[in-house]
Amino acid sequence: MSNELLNQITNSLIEGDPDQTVALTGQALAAGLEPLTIINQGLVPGMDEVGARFQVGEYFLPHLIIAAKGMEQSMALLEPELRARQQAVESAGTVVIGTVHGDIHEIGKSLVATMLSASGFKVHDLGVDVPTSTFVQKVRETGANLLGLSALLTTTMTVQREVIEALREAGLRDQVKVILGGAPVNQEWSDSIGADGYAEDAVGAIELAKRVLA
Ligand code: B1M
Repeated sequence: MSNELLNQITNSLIEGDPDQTVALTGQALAAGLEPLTIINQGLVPGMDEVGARFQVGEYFLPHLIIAAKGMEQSMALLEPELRARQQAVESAGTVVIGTVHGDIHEIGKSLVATMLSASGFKVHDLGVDVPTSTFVQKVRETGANLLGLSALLTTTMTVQREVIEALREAGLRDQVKVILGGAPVNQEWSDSIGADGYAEDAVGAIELAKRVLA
């Protein structure tokens, strides 16, 4: 029953029916499925398949936009549930997070921001297409001890390196740990640009955040 619901969620994204995606997400919550299960086993496989079809030219930009709408609206249902389930830890740290300049992919970054917030971090989410100078300015202004940089495109992951260099030039690199994420990013890239770590998904990002600040 629960597997069937998760498959239906995946298929509704692939078929481009956002209203159905949201309705099924509501049903899955009502059936007692964990929000992270719904995300990781229902929504994300759907987005991955839409992305794969786009890559081979079977789907086009409107397909991506419609799927993103279904995922975003479902996330709006799931975020309060995610927060409610996490045990708040007092002052785990102050985080500035955003998707780098030139990149408007929002969903994964926002999921990481929600999970960090639910885990007791004070989160300043700067959104998407964030200029490098804005990251530097916000780190200075908030005294953040963690900076999260999301990049979903091979063409924008290089901006993560620019932000780290800009922090160094501003004399802020020692005050803030920098963590990275996004589909094209990996540990090797993180090491090569002098970041403090990389996480594959939102759960990994919370573990990483706690580890680098420990
Ligand atoms: Co775009 N897109 N897209 N897209 N899109 C990808 C990324 C792509 C892989 C699709 C494909 O071709 N297979 C491809 C990139 C190819 C590449 O560079 N190698 C691509 C492309 C090419 C493009 C455009 C260039 C298309 C065009 O215009 N011709 C364009 C770029 C626009 C721009 O940014 N300048 C574009 C646009 C869009 C939409 C706007 C239509 C839409 C985004 C809408 C939105 O976010 N509001 C969109 C979408 C939806 C996707 C796919 C299908 C799904 C992304 C997503 O939301 N996944 C994507 C294919 C894919 O990823 N399978 C694709 C679900 C989300 C939960 O996962 O974002 O990976 P994800 O986040 C994960 C992890 O990565 C990690 O944790 C998250 C949760 O588990 N993570 C972090 C993310 N950030 C982290 C930060 C951390 C730690 C972990 O610490 C700080």
